[in-house]
Amino acid sequence: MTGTLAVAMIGHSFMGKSHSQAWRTAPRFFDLPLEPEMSVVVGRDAGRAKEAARALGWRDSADDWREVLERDDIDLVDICTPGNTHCEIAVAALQAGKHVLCEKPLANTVEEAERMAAAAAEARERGVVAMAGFTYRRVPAIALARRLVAEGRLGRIHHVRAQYLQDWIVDPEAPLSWRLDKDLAGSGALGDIGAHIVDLAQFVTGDRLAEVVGSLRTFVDERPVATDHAGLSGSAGTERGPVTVDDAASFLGRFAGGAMGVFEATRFATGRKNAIRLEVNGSDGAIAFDFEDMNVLEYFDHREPAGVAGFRRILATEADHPYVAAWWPPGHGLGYEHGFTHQVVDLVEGIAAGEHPAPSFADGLQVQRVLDAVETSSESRAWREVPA
Ligand code: 4PW
Repeated sequence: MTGTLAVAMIGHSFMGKSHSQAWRTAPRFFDLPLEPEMSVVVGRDAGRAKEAARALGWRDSADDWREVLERDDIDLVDICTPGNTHCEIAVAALQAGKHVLCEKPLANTVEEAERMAAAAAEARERGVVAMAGFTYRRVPAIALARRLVAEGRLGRIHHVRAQYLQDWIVDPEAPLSWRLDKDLAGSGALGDIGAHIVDLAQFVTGDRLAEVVGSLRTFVDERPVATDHAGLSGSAGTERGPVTVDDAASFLGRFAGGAMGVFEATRFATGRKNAIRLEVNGSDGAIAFDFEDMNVLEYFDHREPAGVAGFRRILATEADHPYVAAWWPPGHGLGYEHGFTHQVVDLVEGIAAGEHPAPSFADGLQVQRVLDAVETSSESRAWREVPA
């Protein structure tokens, strides 16, 4: 390694923990061109931020992100806060010359995402990198799916079927977490998990959604207010408050290249905890993936004789599969956290090489436009174009 990359991470809950794990682990398993330094973790509450620094391995803590952006010894800002803060922090960080990694969805509105993409484009002229955090792209089996499609093995793509299924709020007494508050989260299942399948579908196919029609639904309108910093778990009090986001979203999409898409994102899929399913059918073959069996990619080669053709399970744990060589021997498998580590690897390598690894803020903006089109189509009950 020839230099260091000093990181300030804003937010230290669920995403902050997974990002911390990634910053810690990436230089230990990958030969990185820059050594990440876990310099400071920032949280609104000084005491909790200090405790997070100790628990997650950050050298220092702070309770004001603006002060941290003024520090000359910080190279990169990693944004792990709720969506309502992304735009302000990211734009300020880019203007201060810091590289930025920002959790998904990029923002809560198209307008905010546009401002972020504009700030990123301007910062790019100065060699500053901005990347959106769609980590599931970096699961080896998904990256392999992308490779198979790019090699032309699926032929012309006809169908994309994508689902992101969770069930953590199916109980009507589950606490009113910030993820159920439109002011903080922008939208519900649509933005929080639907954003991932939009990104995955477009990433794997190399195509973009041009038109969508969707339907959003809130099954439980009111819940007990959370007594702590509830995320996917937490405690409920006696006071009740309104749910202001969708619990579930389904939509159809037409891709620019002609493929048809069917999408479903829900937190009410009883029994499904973090099932991200993607199936792509082309004229020459198909791939299928399920995050609940995340080391496997199913591949069907339609050019094989019918008598022996069938979906084969590729265990994406071989050294020549994306990212795998740095880890364990074949068959020893990776988990949820590895996508975050691979994200850090690609980001650090990009920064060192003066490149701008995808997904860019422009990619994040495009996903935001899809989400917005789904939401407005649900209101108007009509197809919506997604601006290119
Ligand atoms: O990856 C997922 C997120 O994008 C996580 O499993 C939870 O759902 C937390 O936020 C979303």
